[in-house]
Amino acid sequence: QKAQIGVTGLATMGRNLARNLARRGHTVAVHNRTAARTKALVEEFGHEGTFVPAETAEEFVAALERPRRLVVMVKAGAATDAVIDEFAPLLEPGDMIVDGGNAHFADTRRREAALRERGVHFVGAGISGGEEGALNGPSIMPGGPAESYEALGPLLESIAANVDGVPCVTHIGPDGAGHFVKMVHNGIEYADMQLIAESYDLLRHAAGLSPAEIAEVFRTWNTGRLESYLIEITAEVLAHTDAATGEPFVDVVLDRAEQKGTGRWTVQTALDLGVPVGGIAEAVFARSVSGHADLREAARDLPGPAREATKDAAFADAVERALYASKIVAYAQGFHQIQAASAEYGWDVDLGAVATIWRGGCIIRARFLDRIRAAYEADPRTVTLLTDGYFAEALAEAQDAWRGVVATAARLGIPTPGFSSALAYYDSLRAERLPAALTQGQRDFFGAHTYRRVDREGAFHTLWSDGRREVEA
Ligand code: NBP
Repeated sequence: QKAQIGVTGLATMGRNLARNLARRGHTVAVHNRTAARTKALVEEFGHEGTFVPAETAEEFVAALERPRRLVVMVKAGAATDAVIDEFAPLLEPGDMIVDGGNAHFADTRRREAALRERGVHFVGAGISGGEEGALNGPSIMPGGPAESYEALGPLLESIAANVDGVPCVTHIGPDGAGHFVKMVHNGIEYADMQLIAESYDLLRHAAGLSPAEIAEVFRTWNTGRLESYLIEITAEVLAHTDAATGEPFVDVVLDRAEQKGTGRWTVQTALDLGVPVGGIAEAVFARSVSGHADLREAARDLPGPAREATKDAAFADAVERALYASKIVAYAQGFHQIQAASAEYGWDVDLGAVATIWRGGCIIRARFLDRIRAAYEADPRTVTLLTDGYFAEALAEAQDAWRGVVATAARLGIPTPGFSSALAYYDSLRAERLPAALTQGQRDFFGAHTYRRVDREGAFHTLWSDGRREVEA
C-alpha cells in the first residue's frame, strides 16, 4: 500500500505531524536522517495508524503515491537545503515538497524558483501551534503554486485545527507567501506577549496586586473580549507556585527573555518594506533590553520616582482598555505588513482568510480574530484596521483609559514601550499635521534634499546660505 503523504524529519514537530496525519486515517511514510528516530516513532506510536517506515531517501520516495507529497520538518536553514538537494533528484514533475519548518520567506522564494525549473512544486508552509498543535491541530499557512493546493489542501484540512467547522488552513499565495504570513504571525505574537507582560507589570507595581491576584484578573479578562490562548496561559503561569521555594513561579524565573528570530525577521522585513510596525519592534527590543545584563547592571542606580501602588479598583479596568487598544494597533500593523508584502510580491493575499485561519491552532488564537475577519469581509480594501467600524469604536471608547495608563506608567517609572508606542502610532495616524514638515526643512537645510509644498506641485529647495530664496528643484 502506497502512502498518501510522507514526513521526513521526525524530531518533535515532524513526529507529531506524522502522528496527526496517521490518526486521521492517512497512510504516512516516515523518514529521518538518523534512522533510530523513525524506528522509535513506529515502535511507540505504530498502533495509532498506518506508518510506512523508510530508511533511505529512495525507499521513502518509492513509498509515496503520485503526485508525491513530501513534508520536510527539519531544522530551518542549511538542513532544509540539504534535504531538498537529497530528494529533488528523486522526484518527478507534479510531485511536491512541503517545507513545514520556520524558513525565512526569501529562502522559500529561492527554493520555489529552483524547484519550479524541475517541475516540482515547492510549498513553504508556516505551521503554528508548537508541538501540541502539530499533534492535535495546528494552524497551517501554505504558500507555493495554487495548483499544489488541490492535491495537498484536503490532507492539510483534515489535520488542521477547526473553528466553527472551518479548518485553520488556506492557500495563502505563491512562493514565499505562506512563510511570510507565518513570520508576521510570530511578530504579532511577540507584540501581544509584550503587551500582556506590560499589563502584568502595571497591575503588580502600579496597582500593587500579587501574582495570584493578577492571575484572577487575567482569568476574568479571558471571559470577555480579550479571550485568547495567550491570556489563558498567562493566568496559568501567574497562578503557578515554585515547588522548591514556595514563591510565585514568576518571581524565581530569570527576567531575560530569549528569542529564536522570527520576531527579528518581521521587523527587518518591515524596515525593507517601509512599513511601520512599532509594536512588534518594541516587543523585539524589549526582549533584547531584558537580555542585556551589562546595560541593566550599569544603569541600575539611575534615579526614578517612588513607586507607590494605588490600589485603585478601576485601574485594572483601565489596563484592560489599554491592552485591548494596543492590541488592535499591533494587529493592524501586522496586517498592514502582510498587505504591503502582498502588493510588493504580487501575492494577492486574502487578509480576511488569514484572520480566519488564525482563530484556532496557533499561539495567537483568539476571539478577537473573528473581528478582524469581519472587518476584511465588510471591506476587503480596508487600509487600516483602526478605521473599521468596530475597532474605531473600541479605540474611541478606550482612549481616555489608554492615555491614563501610559501617563501613570511614565509617572511611576514603569516601562511600557508597547502601550506607549501603540498610542503614539494611533496619534500619529490621526494627526492633521505631523512634525515631519520640520524634518523635511532640516533635510533640505543640511543636504539640499528638497521638499514639496502644501500649496503647489513640484519639488523645491531653499538656498539657505544664499538669501534663503526658494528655487524649483
Ligand atoms: P529541529 O528544528 O530540532 O530539527 C531536528 C530535525 O532536523 C531532526 O529530524 C534532524 O535529524 C533534522 N536534521 C538536521 Br538538524 N540537519 C539535517 C540534515 N542536514 N539533513 C537531514 N536532516 C537534518 O526539529 P523541530 O523542533 O521538530 O522543528 C522542526 C521545524 O519546525 C523547524 O524548522 C522549526 O523551526 C519548526 N517549528 C518548530 C516549532 C516548535 O514548537 N518546536 C513550531 C513551529 C515550527 P536527526 O534526527 O538525524 O538529527
